[in-house]
Amino acid sequence: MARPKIALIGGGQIGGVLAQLCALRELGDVVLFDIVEGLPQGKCLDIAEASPVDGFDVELKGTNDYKDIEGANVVIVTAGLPRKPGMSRDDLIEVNSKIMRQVSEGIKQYAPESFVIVISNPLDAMVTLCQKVTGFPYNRVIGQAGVLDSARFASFIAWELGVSVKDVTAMTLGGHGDDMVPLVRYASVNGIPVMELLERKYKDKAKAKEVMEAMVKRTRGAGGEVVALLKTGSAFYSPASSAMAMAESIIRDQKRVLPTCAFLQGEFGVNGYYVGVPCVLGAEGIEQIIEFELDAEEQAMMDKSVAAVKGLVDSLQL
Ligand code: A3D
Repeated sequence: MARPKIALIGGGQIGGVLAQLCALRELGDVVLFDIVEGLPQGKCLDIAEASPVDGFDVELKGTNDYKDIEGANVVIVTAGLPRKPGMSRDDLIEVNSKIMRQVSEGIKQYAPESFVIVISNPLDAMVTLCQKVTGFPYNRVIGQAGVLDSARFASFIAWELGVSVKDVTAMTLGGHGDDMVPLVRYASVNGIPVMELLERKYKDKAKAKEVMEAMVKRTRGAGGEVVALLKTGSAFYSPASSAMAMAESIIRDQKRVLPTCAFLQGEFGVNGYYVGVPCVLGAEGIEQIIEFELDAEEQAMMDKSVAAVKGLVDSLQL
């Protein structure tokens, strides 16, 4: 049986790490596309030459020709500019929407049966645009943001409590912007509410609340924290790992429940917009959108985040 084929559109920082992760995990053969000549070819050659050391049997091809993505099962899009210090993700909309239109045309023509995972920012708007241009069904065009935002939230909780990240469950909902919604009430360590553990640690409810609020704030600003340190671009290791979890769940039909930027049709009170919510990802792409009760405070935060997404998406004039 042929190996799955994964096309990576954008061979920059995230694209390069994605190619290496696909190879190390033997998820499938990789085609890395970029408009810069030599860049994807050089990265693929470099990764492939590590295969005897790491022991992976996949093919890697760098290209500047969309034809090479023909037959891809999964396409991951990172083409576009990243943020620089002082920029918001929304500042990228004009330049990245031009790139996203070109990329989506290429995917539509050469990989019409593929599942597409968009990472380019501003994420919620770029996924919307990709779906509109390709015309692919909603279950096949999704965005990565929530896996990363949730992983950041979980990391901060694990570090604060001195427990393994493996035992922390934490999730964010909403758009991939400063108004994202880290769900405090559902954050747990092996099912034990994080707030209860913080209250026991500090023996003071107010202090526990303050510590949690600081972690929520850090989660919302976590992308900017990395940008401020790197100065020349944005996070790339963790976004690549996050998209890999989504691609793997689809390719291996794992049916993982992952926060996914998905097109909502009434769920969580949202109609006709792409927003981050938990989804079952399997062989059919989005197989279920998992809905659950939000309390009044959570719903208000969700509404605020969705309003920000709407403002940006509506400015695209699709
Ligand atoms: P970078 O290293 O600049 O790579 C982007 C690549 O896109 C470059 O190699 C460009 O040559 C290439 N490119 C530009 N125009 C085109 C085109 N028309 N067709 C194909 N390729 C093109 O950036 P990066 O890899 O660090 O980030 C990529 C994108 O992901 C940016 O928009 C970031 O803002 C975004 N990002 C999203 C997250 C999320 O969690 C959603 C996290 C981090 C970064």
